[in-house]
Amino acid sequence: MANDESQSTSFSAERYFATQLPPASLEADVAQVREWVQRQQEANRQVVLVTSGGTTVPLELNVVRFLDNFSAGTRGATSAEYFLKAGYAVIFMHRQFSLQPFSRHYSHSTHPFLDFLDVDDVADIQVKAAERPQLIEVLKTYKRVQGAGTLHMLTFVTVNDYLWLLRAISKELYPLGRNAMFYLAAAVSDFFLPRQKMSEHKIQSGKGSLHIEMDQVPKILKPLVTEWTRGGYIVSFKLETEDALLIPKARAALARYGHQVVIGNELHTRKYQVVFVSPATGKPAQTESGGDSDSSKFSESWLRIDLAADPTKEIEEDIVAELVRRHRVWSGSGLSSQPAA
Ligand code: 9Z3
Repeated sequence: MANDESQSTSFSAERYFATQLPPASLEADVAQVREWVQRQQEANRQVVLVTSGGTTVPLELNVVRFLDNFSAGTRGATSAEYFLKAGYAVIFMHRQFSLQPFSRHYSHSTHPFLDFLDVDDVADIQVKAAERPQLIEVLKTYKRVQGAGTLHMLTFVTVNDYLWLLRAISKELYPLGRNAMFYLAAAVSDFFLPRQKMSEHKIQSGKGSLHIEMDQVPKILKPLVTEWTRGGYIVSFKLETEDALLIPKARAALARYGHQVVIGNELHTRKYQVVFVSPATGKPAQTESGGDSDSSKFSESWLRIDLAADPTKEIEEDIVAELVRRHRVWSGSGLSSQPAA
């Protein structure tokens, strides 16, 4: 965040949830997750909550205009596939209409569905020969995952949906203790407009320029780490557009929230390099004041792939492999993480 955080009005998580309304589907979503988590526990599976895509901030109650956060959902959708492959059960909490595991290979903008089909004289449809090998592979894995019931989908649109869902789902994962992982790749708004300050109807343009003062979204990682999970392995992402800020910002987040890993990525290089920042001892680096930049308390390791040598390589494969390894150490895993797909 480039802004001076001290200038904005800050909502504590408690005040946020006491004043903002839950999404209408929350109870039904939670009931489904509860059943699903129970099934994963019975099957002795590790569970990861993957968040993906950007959150919006509506400007009106009858929403016509909103602010959005950049994210296509590639990181989250791709990572979810690799977690499934590693034997994890995945809750995929994503922005409605952003990329999803498996169907992402056939996104309308990069690989449109109609372009890989052929139709012959008798109006019979066929998949083009060149497309078949990948489609067969994707489809087989997708069907296997569907059959195993190891992928659970949830959607959000606004930052309000996201916050309520994250809190509720974390509480459902509480019984899993160290066997739960949180992989927070969604791009979450830093500022929002409380419903009490929103215009009910479409803001009219007759009055010239528009001035909106937004409040700061509560720092949700704090209660997630200290209250909503019992030892879950928490991975957050830090997105910057200046390389020099990545490591200091990631360290500050670890010092402030005391979680396990921040993965730093720069907007333009995120597909081929990321940096893992963690407490040096493997213990939380939380400090009273937060914002600690004592470098001896942190360790950093860069992960890079060579896309020129292998254009089909996905950095998420290596990110997930490293996290699975770290999570296994963290959880002292008695559970099997057998490859599933
Ligand atoms: C990320 O940094 C993700 O890796 C990307 C993925 C959004 C860059 P795509 O979906 O992009 O593959 O197109 N996500 C987290 C961004 C974020 O909002 N982080 C917060 C921050 O930087 C902390 S949780 O302050």
